[in-house]
Formats: sequence, structure tokens, C-alpha cells
Amino acid sequence: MSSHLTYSERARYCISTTGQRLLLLLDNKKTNLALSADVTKADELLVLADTLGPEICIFKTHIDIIQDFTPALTSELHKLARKHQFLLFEDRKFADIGNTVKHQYEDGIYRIAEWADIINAHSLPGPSVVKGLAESGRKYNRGLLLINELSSAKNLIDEKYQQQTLAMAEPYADFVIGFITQHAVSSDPHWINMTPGIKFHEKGDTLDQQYISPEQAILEKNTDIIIVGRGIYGADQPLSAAKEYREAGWSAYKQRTSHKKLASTV
Ligand code: S5P
Repeated sequence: MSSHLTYSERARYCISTTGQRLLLLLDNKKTNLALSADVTKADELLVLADTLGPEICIFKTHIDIIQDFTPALTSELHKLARKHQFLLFEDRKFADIGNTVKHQYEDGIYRIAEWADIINAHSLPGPSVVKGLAESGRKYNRGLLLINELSSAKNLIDEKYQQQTLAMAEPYADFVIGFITQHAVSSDPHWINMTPGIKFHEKGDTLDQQYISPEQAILEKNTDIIIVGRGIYGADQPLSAAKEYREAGWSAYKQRTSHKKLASTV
């Protein structure tokens, strides 16, 4: 299992430069917290990026829920990403034939390929979805996450689907950096496993979201990055909430890597 290795140790195994950059950033900045910034106003999005930027490794957007979107928004986000050293992840969940997803990635009003370091896709359409996105993504040196598992109750993904998702990722390891998942997909150290559906003290919402804790994700399920939305931006004090999730995620990671190191010395 590679879960005892530090993020920087695992960076050496990456073929993707985005994957490598992210793993190094996690250890340098000492945070494995991704913020899911699911707000609907451009100014709210920018305030979140600027105030919570120092706490996070990734700022995850749903750019199509912004009511007052203009291209200036993504260039401002890009500036904040440089200022605070985080990556931008557009949670677009592409799920169509190669030719269509390529256009959805590069064209339209959002021009996602121009500003998002990371995107994600459902593996449902088969390799065509990865092939189509890779044509644009490789030009911009971007990273893709395949959706291996969902956090919503009674979703249709089963074990066979997950095995096929991993098999689909393997030939594209220069572009696919890992998975959106509830548990570590493989022991290969270069795959980065990111887990949404994280919240303290709550088991779910009224629309079938299911939550686990940062410790469950990092220590029990061996995933690498916790993705937190309403637990942070919905809190009375988002900055203190972000610090708490950061601390929980980071100490779980420190515990995981130090445990295994001790185990390997005996
Ligand atoms: O399985 C998933 C995959 C994703 S990317 N479950 C999820 O909840 N997400 C996303 O993570 C979802 O679209 C939302 O943006 C975020 C979770 O938000 P929260 O407010 O429930 O933490």
C-alpha cells in the first residue's frame, strides 16, 4: 500500500506534471483541504478564494451556477490562485462523447481549459470521454479526475464500474491524475484520491448527500484530499471552519504516514 508514503514521496511516481505539482504543493503548504465553493455570485466566490485561499490546496468551482458570470471572474480567480498557491478545479463532471466534451472543455462562455488546472469526468461513456478531454488538456498541461464513486445515497456505481474506471485511467496517466472517490482506488502511489461528502457532526442532507468525517476519509479509507463545501462556506465563521477542517485532514495524514513508518521499522 502506498498510503504510508508522504505526498512528496509519491510525487516522484507521477507521470502527470499537474499530479506532481499537486502532491508537492500538499506537503509544502501543509494542507490537504479542498474547498468546494458552491456559491452563486461572482463576488462571493472571489471573497471565498481570497479569505480561505491560505488554508487550501484546491479551490473547486461549479462555474455554471454563477448568476453573474463574466470572463473577468476566471482571470481574477487565476490571480488569487497564484497569490495563495492553490489549484483551480472545475467540477464539470463531463459525461458525453469525445467530440462533445472537447468542445465543452475548450469552448462556450466558460472556456474551462484556459483556467482550470483540474477537471473531472464520469467514466460512463467509455474511453472516448478521456480521449476527447485529453486532446485539449494535454495542450494546456492539465489534469483529469475520473469519478470512481459518488457520495449520494443509492447511486448506480458498483464494483465492476470502479474496476473499469481504473482500467480506463491507466493508459492516460500523463493526463488522469486520480479519482473522485470514497476510498483509495489503487495502491499505485501516483493516483490522487479526492473525497467529497465530508462534514463534521452530520450524516447527510435532505437531498441524499452522505457525509463522513475527515478522519474516516484519510485514515480509514486512505484517501488523500478532503473536499468540503457547506461545512465551510455555510458555517457562521468560514475561516475558522476552514482551519478546523484543515487541521483535521492534516493531522489524519500525519498519523497515517507516521504509523506506517513505525510499522515498517519493526
Ligand atoms: O460524489 C460526489 C462528487 C462530488 S464532486 N459528491 C459530491 O458531493 N461532489 C461535489 O462535492 C458536489 O457537487 C459539491 O460541489 C461538493 C460537496 O458539497 P457539500 O456542501 O455537500 O460539502
